[in-house]
Amino acid sequence: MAAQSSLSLPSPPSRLPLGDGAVLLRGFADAAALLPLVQEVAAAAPFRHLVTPGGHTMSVAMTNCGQLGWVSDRRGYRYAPQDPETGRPWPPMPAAFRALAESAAAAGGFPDFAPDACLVNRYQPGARLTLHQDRDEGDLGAPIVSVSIGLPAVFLWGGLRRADRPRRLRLESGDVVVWGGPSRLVFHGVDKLPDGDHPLTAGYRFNLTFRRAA
Ligand code: MD3
Ligand code: FE
Repeated sequence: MAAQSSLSLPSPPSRLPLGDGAVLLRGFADAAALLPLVQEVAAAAPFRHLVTPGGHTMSVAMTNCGQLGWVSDRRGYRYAPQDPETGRPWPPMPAAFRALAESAAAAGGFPDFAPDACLVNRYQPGARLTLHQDRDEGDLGAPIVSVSIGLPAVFLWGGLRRADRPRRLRLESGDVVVWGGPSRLVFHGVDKLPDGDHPLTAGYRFNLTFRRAA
């Protein structure tokens, strides 16, 4: 019998129902194939630390691709067709991104999902996302599809009220989560990213979220 550590072994794809309208597709995405596309997007629309309406600079760096991109500044949160940093449209959503988002959504029970926005988050150690709802999208009937790349993170998954105690879920490279139906408006966040060294992304975690923003 070969000795085998249970730590960090890649697991075969699996489907884990999380709640009403929410499913975790472990290992659904080919993270190594996606990373160069993330770098291409970032070459056209560089990662930046947005400022919240309250004046705090976010620890997570962000960029977007697709017809619309999520932005924040002192005036508020919104989706915009142009990158405010460059004045140009956001880079197009790579075909492989769209295909992945649509097939994951279909696997989660949303066969008609047609994302028009992809927010790309970049975490470095210490970066976190405090509990929030995503409600700036025009179509709250559409799900959000999230894809994790690189260092693992602890995802905080709360309820429909901010005060609901969140569950903790470790998201690893290649994991995809589909959040729709009654789970679409749950409060959620990401714990402070611990230090780490990932074979694909070294000291970073990336997360793609596909949305129907219009
Ligand atoms: C559940 N991103 O960008 S992805 C975000 O890992 C965001 O970067 C996190 O929350 C990240 O807004 C979490 C999982 C996720 C994304 C959106 C959701 C879960 C969600 C919207 C509604 C419910
Ligand atoms: Fe969110």
